[in-house]
Amino acid sequence: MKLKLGLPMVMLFASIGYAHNVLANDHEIKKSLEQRVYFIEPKDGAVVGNEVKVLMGVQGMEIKPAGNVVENTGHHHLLIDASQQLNVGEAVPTGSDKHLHFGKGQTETLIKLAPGTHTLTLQFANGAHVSYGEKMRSTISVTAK
Ligand SMILES: [Cu+2]
Repeated sequence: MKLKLGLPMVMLFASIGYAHNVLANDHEIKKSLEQRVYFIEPKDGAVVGNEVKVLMGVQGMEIKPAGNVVENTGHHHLLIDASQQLNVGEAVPTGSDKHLHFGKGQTETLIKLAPGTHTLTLQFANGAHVSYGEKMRSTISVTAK
């Protein structure tokens, strides 16, 4: 009798644990699907030296080297004191020292800034360097000494 009751009880607890994990995972997935880019470093408003390490973060999209256009993938771009933002569908200019492409899938770089306040914009774009627009953009301001 004890044996017959024992197994269903074990299964009940096992399934409660399972359901709990499923809910936790679902929450994690929803969180990771919120698509955005962000500066890990430097922080908005930071006072920096003239050499600045930039760490670029992305959530809800996958970093892929430039080349093929695959949905929800792309690479980082760093716009330094850019006067114009790039809307959805606009290509990030090439050959400009104000528009840096990280087409190998890099997530960090070192830039030089003249003394003064500068605007840094992270812009995620697809494998053909076409901007994902405002939802995948983050702008901060830093002051170089
Ligand atoms: Cu690019």
